[in-house]
Amino acid sequence: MNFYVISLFPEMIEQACSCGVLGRAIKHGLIRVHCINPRDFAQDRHRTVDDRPYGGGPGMLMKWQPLAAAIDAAKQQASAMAKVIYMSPQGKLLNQQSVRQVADAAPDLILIAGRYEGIDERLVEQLIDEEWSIGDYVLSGGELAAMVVIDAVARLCPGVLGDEQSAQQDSFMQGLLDCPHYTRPEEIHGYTVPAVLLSGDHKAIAQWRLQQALGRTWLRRPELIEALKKATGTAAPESTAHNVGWDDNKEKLLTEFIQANKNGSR
Ligand code: 4HQ
Repeated sequence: MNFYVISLFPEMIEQACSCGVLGRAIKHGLIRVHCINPRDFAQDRHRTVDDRPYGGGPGMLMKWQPLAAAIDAAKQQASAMAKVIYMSPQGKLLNQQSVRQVADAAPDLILIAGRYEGIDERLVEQLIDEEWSIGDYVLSGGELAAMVVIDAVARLCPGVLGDEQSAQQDSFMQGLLDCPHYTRPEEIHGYTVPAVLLSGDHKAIAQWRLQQALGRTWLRRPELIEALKKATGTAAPESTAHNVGWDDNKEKLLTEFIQANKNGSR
């Protein structure tokens, strides 16, 4: 899968792509990330990439010509089915489900990382397929948002994660928050590790982890539990068909958790 990032700060993308899981995936040729800088397409002496908004007011916009030329260049290089995505707070909120959808379809992605106050609306209408947001807050540029998309999608691409850290075990792949984790030492300032994790009983451990995940999701993100109950019986994508939705075991584990927490926190 190819990612093309349109950005005035390609160093941000290149740096972030050189580390960890992503760096390894690129080194092994499992994904490719290409940066295209609108400044390289500017035509004046000063290589101008910003312009003033009609109607006045503070702030600048991305200059139309260099940005449009950069998007055209990306479209030339990418596959004909490539999707052009503009990162902006006005876009559709990204979640693990939409990340999974693009990772499964695996089209080339052309990600527009804007700067300043944004881009001309006619560009959105004429050149952009979808507008995506990574959350309800304002960034100073779209680069970090584009990186969030690349990171989240890439780790679902075949071969990027080893069996050890398989994405299937990720909390959100089951529509739940993660369970608590513990490592050495067995006691920290008087606080011990839950006994079941030391028991060696793998079935009991899996049930405890699922119960913790359900309980924490119920406490912190009750709307995710409701979504999971609704998802039961609906056709899920092949890769996620198991474990998603609601069943008697989950109902029993959550009821047990709620009982045990009656006099505790909520
Ligand atoms: N910006 N999710 C403004 C974001 C953003 C977000 C990117 C700031 C675009 C022009 N992008 N620029 N939130 O805040 O994606």
